[in-house]
Amino acid sequence: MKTGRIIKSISGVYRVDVDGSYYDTKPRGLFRKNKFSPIVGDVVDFEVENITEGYIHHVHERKNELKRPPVSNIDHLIIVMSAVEPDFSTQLLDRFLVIAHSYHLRPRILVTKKDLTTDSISQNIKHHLSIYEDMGYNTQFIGVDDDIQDVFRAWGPGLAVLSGQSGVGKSTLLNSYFPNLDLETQHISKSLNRGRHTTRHVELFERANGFIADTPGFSALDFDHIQKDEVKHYFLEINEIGEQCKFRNCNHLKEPKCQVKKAIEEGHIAQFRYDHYVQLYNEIANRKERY
Ligand SMILES: Nc1nc2c(ncn2[C@@H]2O[C@H](COP(=O)(O)OP(=O)(O)OP(=O)(O)O)[C@@H](O)[C@H]2O)c(=O)[nH]1
Ligand SMILES: [Mg+2]
Ligand SMILES: [Zn+2]
Repeated sequence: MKTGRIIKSISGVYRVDVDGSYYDTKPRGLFRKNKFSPIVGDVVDFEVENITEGYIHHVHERKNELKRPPVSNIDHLIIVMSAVEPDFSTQLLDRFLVIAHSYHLRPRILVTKKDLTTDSISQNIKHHLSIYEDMGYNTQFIGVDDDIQDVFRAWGPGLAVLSGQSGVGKSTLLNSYFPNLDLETQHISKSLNRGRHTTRHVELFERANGFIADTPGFSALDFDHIQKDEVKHYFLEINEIGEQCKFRNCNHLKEPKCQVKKAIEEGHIAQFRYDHYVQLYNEIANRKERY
């Protein structure tokens, strides 16, 4: 029996890495019966017939798990946004952050395509990133000229997962880190590729002291697993100041003596963050429950 980490899964075949050697494996029938599927990132025990034929017997307990795309045991979730093409959006960023926190992941923020920005766009992004830094997030703002080794090194060891909208440059980052990788990236012609997702599956690549995962970009975010009363906890500064509200269950909407409202008036919480919170709260409050 060997133990390794699943780095890729295609049509029911799981590729497992054991210290740089790869084995193609399948789960034993037992998993199918229990409706449990291994996912990329899982640490598994498997039996080897030969390198193209192995059987997964056991999946080690997951430290955490992202549902879309399915990846487990994440050490660093890197939320990738581009400065332009597609344009940087704090609304979208806040939504990604909510999803990350809902899975108990502590995300980092990485903004790409700095080389394509004008001074005013660049200033605007830096201004917003400093607000996120104040909330406690690590942020990076990079372009093609930056030293990619430094960018990756900042994350520390372990499994780093790149996640974000289609076209922000996730695969491009990997291609510049691994000169021989040659992952498919979006072509220049934007009109032809609108809404197209270039990367189609999750795959882990070995990097210095860990792994990095490329993932398919997504266009729609799924909040189905989040209840309206939870949302306030996933806006870190609102959560922190909200502990001082008069009512313990204050949702910071129309309740009296709300400290969050006060903090906005005094400039300690950014208005845009609160607006995004209320927007998401209302969306979830108004959604039709599916059974
Ligand atoms: N100028 C510039 N172009 C970039 C940068 N990063 C990415 N690009 C370009 O942006 C386009 C999209 O990059 P991809 O790496 O395919 O984006 P992706 O996030 O992997 O997209 P999906 O796989 O669809 O999720 C490509 O044409 C890249 O060359 C950057 O920092 N500067
Ligand atoms: Mg890609
Ligand atoms: Zn309140």
